[in-house]
Amino acid sequence: MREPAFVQRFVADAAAVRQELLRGLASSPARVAPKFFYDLLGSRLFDAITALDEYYPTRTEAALFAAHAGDMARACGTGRPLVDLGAGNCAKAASLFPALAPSQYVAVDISVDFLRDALTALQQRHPALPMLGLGLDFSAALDLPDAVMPAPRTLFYPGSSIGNFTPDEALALLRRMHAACDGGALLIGVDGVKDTAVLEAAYDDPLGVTAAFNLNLLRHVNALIGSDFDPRRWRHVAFFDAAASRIEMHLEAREAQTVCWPGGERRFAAGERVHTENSCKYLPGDFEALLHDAGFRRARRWSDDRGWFHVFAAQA
Ligand code: AVJ
Repeated sequence: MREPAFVQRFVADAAAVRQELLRGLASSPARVAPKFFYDLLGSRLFDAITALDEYYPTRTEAALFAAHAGDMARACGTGRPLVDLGAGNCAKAASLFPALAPSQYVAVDISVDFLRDALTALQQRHPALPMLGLGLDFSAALDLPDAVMPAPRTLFYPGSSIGNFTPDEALALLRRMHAACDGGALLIGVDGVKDTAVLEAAYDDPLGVTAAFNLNLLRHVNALIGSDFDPRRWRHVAFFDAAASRIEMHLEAREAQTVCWPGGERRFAAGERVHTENSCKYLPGDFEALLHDAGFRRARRWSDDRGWFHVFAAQA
């Protein structure tokens, strides 16, 4: 049985991770970046979110991939290395293998253990396709190993994960993606602005799966810095900020408390929040302008009938 090659870099830099978390916990308001949702359980909870009736992005995007795979492949080019950023369970990329006919598949994710399982299973289903797993925090650096991944490359960033970055941060990341494409193309999913009630239901579902996903971040932080956050003393908060055009997720202290870790502590008042996620929503024209500013050309767009979700392909 063929095993995918696996390279783990940067995610293991425990000192830098610790420093980043402590800085966020010391700031006012406190913040923890959304990449810290994704330990093994967090990645599983995210998969559960994608099965919720209220969480429309994954299935809306999947329908766009299914309906327009051929056009998307013509826009991106075929037979190139496919680099999947935040690959997770790798299902979205795999659905495009027949159309994109990649020369190799490179799956990048910060959630290393989840990625290893997903990629190993996928390799069994595609024994002839060379696969590489990269355990990597690409929000910090996106330097792709040249030797194993000849340019031009197709970069794949589905699911509207770009929404986790503010438009300024997104522009900086898109510029680095432009460089990493090295003459290839970008295929990217972007969630659209829509009715507030639809957006808020997608991020605060009645089963509490999104609440569990948000609260799980506290367990992950405890594991990373040895803190004693008690998830029972926090509540999930999600709302749409129309002015900033984003969903914000926070964890709100149910009561006053002091959280301790080796070498430090922080007092939280009742009702005080830790900001855990932005999920920016775009008008299609605004995102196309961002792609253009990042150096991409000839952007094409596919959207569902309701205009809820957009997939763009653009040349580097
Ligand atoms: C993986 C960043 C695209 O913003 O919709 C889902 C994460 N957060 N429910 C999103 C998420 C709460 C998701 N992304």
